[in-house]
Amino acid sequence: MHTLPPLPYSYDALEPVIDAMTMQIHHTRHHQTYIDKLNAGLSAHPRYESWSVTDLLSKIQELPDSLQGVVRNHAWWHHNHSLFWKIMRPVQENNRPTPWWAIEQAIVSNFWSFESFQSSFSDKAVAHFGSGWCWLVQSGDSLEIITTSNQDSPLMDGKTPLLWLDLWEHAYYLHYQNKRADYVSARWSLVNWDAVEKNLSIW
Ligand code: MN3
Repeated sequence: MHTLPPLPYSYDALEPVIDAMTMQIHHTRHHQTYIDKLNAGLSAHPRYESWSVTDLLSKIQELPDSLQGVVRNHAWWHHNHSLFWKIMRPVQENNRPTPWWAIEQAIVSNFWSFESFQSSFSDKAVAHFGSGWCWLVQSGDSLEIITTSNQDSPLMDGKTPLLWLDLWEHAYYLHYQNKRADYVSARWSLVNWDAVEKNLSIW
């Protein structure tokens, strides 16, 4: 049985950037629903019920055809969100509103400056059509900014996610309505650069 991971902060901790009701619905309803659907799919295949999310995703070709679709949608959705919560932290606890050390060096060497990286990321996030995600990823020796649709992850293409942003309307609509650009811009103050730097050190 897969279970909903607790948030590393309270539902109102990201206010005023992300309001408590948005966080609560996003976590307890949206995230929970995809875990429930993953568990329901796995219950028809008891042999795979004990597999971790990482195993399910990395060994998806070994799964029965009828389970692959469930894993492709719901396990990726679960995985993206579990890590998404961890790369944010409350504004008032954010003693690193901009990166430094390894992650800053990597960003500057790939995008000229932190500011140009930030504006490229924001532009791509705003321009992405429909639901999906905007990502800073490591690919080979370089960093890239990409977007994906729905639940797709750069890991599917062998790219390592470092920092990402949920572009589904459920992530911002209560507070920002149609103003995605305002949400994208405000979210910079929540980035947990310590967590992003840990993602960098994976490779
Ligand atoms: Mn979401």
